[in-house]
Amino acid sequence: MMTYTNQYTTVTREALLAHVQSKMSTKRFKHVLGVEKTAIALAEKYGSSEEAASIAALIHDYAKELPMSEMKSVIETAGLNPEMLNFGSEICHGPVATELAKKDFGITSEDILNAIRYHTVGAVQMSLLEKIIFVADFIEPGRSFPGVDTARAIANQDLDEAVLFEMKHTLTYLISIEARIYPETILAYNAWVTKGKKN
Ligand code: DGI
Ligand code: FE
Ligand code: FE
Repeated sequence: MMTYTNQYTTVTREALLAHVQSKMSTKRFKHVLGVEKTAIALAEKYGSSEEAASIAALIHDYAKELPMSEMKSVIETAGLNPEMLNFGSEICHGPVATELAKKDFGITSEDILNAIRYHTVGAVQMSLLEKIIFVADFIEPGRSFPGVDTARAIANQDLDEAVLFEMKHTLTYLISIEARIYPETILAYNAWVTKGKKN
């Protein structure tokens, strides 16, 4: 287990773990630890900060179980796009966790904050850390949907291809269940399906 250098957060890793665990079910906490492990491995493989990957992974779903009323208040206070409220907790929990990461853990690294913010939808332009958290969330060891082994194999070869695979997979799934697509999801997909590796 890693000891933080305090470069990115005002809290110790131990305190961060305790805070995160207190906000979610045992099952989700296990998922978070799986994302952390995967994100650290991807950071090592692709040459990104393992400490930043650990911190972003541990915080990425910090707001997932917050009541919508509390999410709404965070979104309003921070002046985030209120449109996301029409898409429920799935779309709100990343941006809300970003605000809580600043407030509760003193995170100022824009890269870590963006990795948390965009972990569900992705973005048109993504940094290495953003890609790592986006993909780690999808392929962590606890995930078991059809296609996850393909996603793991791709992530081991080419991180950009893994991002595109995940965007295609998620969009296909959302359409199959007739879910409404958040506009940013379509913008991200359009950019990645045409530019792919150029991101
Ligand atoms: O929080 P996790 O479950 O670990 O994973 P996540 O943050 O990637 O959330 C995934 C969920 O978000 C998944 O059920 C699909 C959903 N989602 C992603 N993009 C959209 C979306 N849901 C809707 N309605 N519209 C979207 O554009
Ligand atoms: Fe999430
Ligand atoms: Fe997650």
